[in-house]
Amino acid sequence: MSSIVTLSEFIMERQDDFPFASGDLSRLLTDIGVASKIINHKVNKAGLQDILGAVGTTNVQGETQMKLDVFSDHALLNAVRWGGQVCGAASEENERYFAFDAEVNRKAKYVLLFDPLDGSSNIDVNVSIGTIFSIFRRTSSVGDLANINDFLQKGDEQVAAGYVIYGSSTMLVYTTGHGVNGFTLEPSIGEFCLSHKNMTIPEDGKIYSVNEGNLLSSSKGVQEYINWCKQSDKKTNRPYTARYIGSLVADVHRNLIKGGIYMYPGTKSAPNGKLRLMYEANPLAFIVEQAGGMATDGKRRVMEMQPTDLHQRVPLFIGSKKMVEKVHALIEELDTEKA
Ligand code: AHM
Ligand code: MG
Repeated sequence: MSSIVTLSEFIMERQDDFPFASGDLSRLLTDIGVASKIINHKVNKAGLQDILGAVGTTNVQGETQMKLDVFSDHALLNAVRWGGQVCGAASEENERYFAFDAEVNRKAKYVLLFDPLDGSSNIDVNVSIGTIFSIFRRTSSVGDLANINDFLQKGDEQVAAGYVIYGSSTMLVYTTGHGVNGFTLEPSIGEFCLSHKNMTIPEDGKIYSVNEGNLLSSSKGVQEYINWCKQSDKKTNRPYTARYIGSLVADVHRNLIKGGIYMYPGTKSAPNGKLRLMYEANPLAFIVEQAGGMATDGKRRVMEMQPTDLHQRVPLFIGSKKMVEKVHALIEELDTEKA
């Protein structure tokens, strides 16, 4: 029987990837793993307890917050704040970032950005949801309070990123820029165990994931790509298969394993689409690029973008390299106002 490698053991082993590592990043990743187990516990009981439904407040984007969103936000904030490895944190659920003023936090090297519960509109119908996180090294001086510039860094500056999918099993997938590894939660021992070593995304695929309800208000290039996916052609394995869960983590996770493309393009009424650069696009882009895929806004790499706002949105085309390249070619050819 092969021996089990737990998330904490793996994180400690991989610390050697970083010369002169002090162990802070390892502890931070471990804290996030613990928080995600707490969230998982609550998500699994969602149907049994009176925790479903809206809490009655709206978040900064004007969307209704679910009780589990708020719970997950607090679970992650508490885990990393008291763990003492971050000087600040920002999440999709809070308008402003938090700068933690305890001495241990002021001395910390990292900031964390996260979407505590992505796809939360799916909770009531028992569909997979997820947590997404992104870690940067602070740019302000150690000892100071965190400031906005610590957060507004390009995705290329990420030190680590990951997601947790609360699906038929719960998985945590993360990268520190040395490949992508996935861990499945073994409920009987309460540990994430290494199950998907060195994950790579197929160079090409036949799954496309997009909200086709927005088709008519998408650009010509995007419309043409979707039509192309549906046409028959033996040589290129078409027609492709349409799969859209409407839960970003679940859609990207499936495509990462099977090969495919997820798209949330801009539309006439929302030229930057729906997804957030800092909490959704950057961390998933880091993972997918590390796995050998691509993540762009239809033109440029997501991780090259200089953010100007914590909550800014960005069109997203992410997945197998050849599929992203194909949609790019059509956008380039057909869209006068390039996406
Ligand atoms: P959320 O962060 O408010 O949950 O929104 C993000 C979600 C993604 O998980 C999903 O891919 C997308 O919104 C679905 O949007 P739509 O319903 O417009 O297709
Ligand atoms: Mg989200």
